[in-house]
Amino acid sequence: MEPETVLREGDALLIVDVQNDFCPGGALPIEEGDAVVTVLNGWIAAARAAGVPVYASRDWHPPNHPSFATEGGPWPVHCVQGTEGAAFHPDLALPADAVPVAKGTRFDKDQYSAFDETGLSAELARRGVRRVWIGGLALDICVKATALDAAAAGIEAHLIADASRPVTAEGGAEALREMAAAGVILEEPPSARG
Ligand code: VGL
Ligand code: ZN
Repeated sequence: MEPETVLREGDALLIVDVQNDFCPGGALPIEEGDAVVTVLNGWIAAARAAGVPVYASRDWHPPNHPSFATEGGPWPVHCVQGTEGAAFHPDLALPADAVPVAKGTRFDKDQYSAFDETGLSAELARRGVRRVWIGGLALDICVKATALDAAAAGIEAHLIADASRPVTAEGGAEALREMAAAGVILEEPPSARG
């Protein structure tokens, strides 16, 4: 699928957590995490041309967030609000009217999904969005949780496979299976087709 030919009214592009800390050199680096930027920039350009809204979630943790290893959580300290690590990747060409979606802001628990207590499903419904095109980081954590929640909310969810990378390869493969089982549509790049 080519972004220019698929995006239409009633769609939204949902970019998940393309932040410095999830890219090589960051606090929670994902292998080739920065490789999603070029692919997503193509989708952003197509979204702008089609008048399709762009949402960009960001992991936006308070200091001492419970997900941090320093607090007994599973992850190294990452994406602390206002730090360089929490900034969007500098090459991600977000339009000025892209809508940021903050997640992971709660003091008491983590929020992997961009839909988890953010009100995003109400926002999308209000804007008449029926299909979302999802890419970003990490495939097996926040992208998966976001895509599953989109599908559960009755939104037609498309995963842009080449615009995502997993924390672990096994986790990524399992995430693809879980998403497919939940009705998420996996979009492979043209080069991946036979
Ligand atoms: C994420 C681990 C911890 C993600 C966020 O965005 O996938 N992963 N926090
Ligand atoms: Zn996090």
